[in-house]
Amino acid sequence: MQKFFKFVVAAVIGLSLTVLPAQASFRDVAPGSWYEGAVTELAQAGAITGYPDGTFRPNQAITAAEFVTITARLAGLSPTQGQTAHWAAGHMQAALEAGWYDWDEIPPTGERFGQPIARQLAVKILMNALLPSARGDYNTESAKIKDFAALDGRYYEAVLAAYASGVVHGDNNGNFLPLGTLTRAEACTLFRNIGRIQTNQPSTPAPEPSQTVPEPVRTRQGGVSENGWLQVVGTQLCNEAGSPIALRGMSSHGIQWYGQFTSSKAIANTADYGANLFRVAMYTGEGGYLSQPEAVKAKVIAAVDAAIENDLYVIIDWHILSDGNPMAHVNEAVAFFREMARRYQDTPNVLYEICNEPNGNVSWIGDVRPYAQRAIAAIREQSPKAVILVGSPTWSQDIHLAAADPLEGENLMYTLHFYAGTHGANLRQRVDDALARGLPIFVSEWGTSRADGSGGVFLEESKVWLDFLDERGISWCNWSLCDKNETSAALRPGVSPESSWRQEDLTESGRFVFSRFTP
Ligand code: IDC
Repeated sequence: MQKFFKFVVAAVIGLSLTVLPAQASFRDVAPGSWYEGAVTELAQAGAITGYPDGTFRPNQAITAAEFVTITARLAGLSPTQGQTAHWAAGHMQAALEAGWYDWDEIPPTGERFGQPIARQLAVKILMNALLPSARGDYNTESAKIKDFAALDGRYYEAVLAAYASGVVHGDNNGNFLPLGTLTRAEACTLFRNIGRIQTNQPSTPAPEPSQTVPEPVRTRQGGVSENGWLQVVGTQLCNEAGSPIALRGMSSHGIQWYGQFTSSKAIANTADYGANLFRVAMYTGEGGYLSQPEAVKAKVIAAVDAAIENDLYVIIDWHILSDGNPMAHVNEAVAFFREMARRYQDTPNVLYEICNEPNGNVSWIGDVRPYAQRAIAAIREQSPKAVILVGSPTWSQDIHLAAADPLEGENLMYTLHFYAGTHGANLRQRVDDALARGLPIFVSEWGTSRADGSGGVFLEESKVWLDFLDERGISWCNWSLCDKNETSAALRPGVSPESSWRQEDLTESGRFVFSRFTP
């Protein structure tokens, strides 16, 4: 019997790997999304079919009937005579008779067939059906599961075996969430994991991940589907329910140069390490938006859409740099933000950063503040509540000037930018002073390097900064997600945006930063 299972799974999943099409066939499974590969493999194997309208609905909770049916197809278990007319009744009956689960867990009378299946039960079914001989050592495996106490005793064996064999990994916080639901996309990754274990057997266990940087986690947490619209309460960024939230993630480099690292796969890779924020740095000068508006705007939209697909919050950054005074191109900025805010008015993912770093001969009162009033008005016509981030003179370090004379309006935050090799305690003091005056602060750009993007890396100094931000619940975005040969870049030269990134693909800076996405 055991051999038979192995044969079927190896054949079904193994073969499917070799005939993978370039794209998934469901219109809501975006090419490059973190689950595309798994969904495509399962579809090719004939184990999933999706909905009649051509969708797969990856974010929907998988039901008991769906989960058992897919497992049965993979195991080659034929339906028997069901007890009801439900579409899945035959497979449910066969699975029950095979002992994959007990009567009380999913009664054959069908009342729970259409309900979301709990994760602990799903894992039990999966392991019983497809990897029945796997075992996990109680002490070793239970220590990996932070919320082990929440697990019902009858699921210990299956869950420990699933952890030991690498079928299941915890979420970013090390939790298994035994009573939580599984999305359809997550379920596909479980099926794929187990299929790979089947096809690879006998295999040597994967090397232990390093202590400092987690390998990517596939269970996303802290994203938009969980937190909804953001709001600013006092100085604190909060989610829709009013709970404090700190967003953490990566900024792109200039998209006119390194746009390939804003693809859905690149963003998915970043999210897999725990980020819930992405920043699209649209340079205005330096060959950016002002010199080729349509082409650059199209890149922005593609990048924002890729972040949305991956459930991330995303900042649209009007990246002024050599054009130090935002007033120089205020009309272009107003038109751009009006268009973006109209496009994304119903999308809780998007934040607007209206001027990256004012610099040079520019003042808060005379330039940045009046500029901000115009840009904010344009956004607010379309999007009444999206969070708007406002810079300040001296490369967004003069938050004390903003604190002395803040703007009117809701859901506004003020950016503070720092580079750990250049800026230290003085600037941190400015943050505390500004907070004390009621100014909400958002670190939309910081680097582990010197302010020129090179030198270092300054990891000790960076750690002091991030601990400081964590203590204050301040959100941050790191510069930058690219493979440029400079120390602030997170990726080693030559790393492909379309590959799945492992620790060795990250630079020293990238390894440090990626390890800090989740607290
Ligand atoms: C730097 C890039 C570098 C590029 C330079 C000029 O790292 O490769 O040649 O811009 O375009 C900022 C800016 C950000 C800078 C970064 C590091 O927002 O554009 O990127 N930095 O110098 N402010 C402070 C530092």
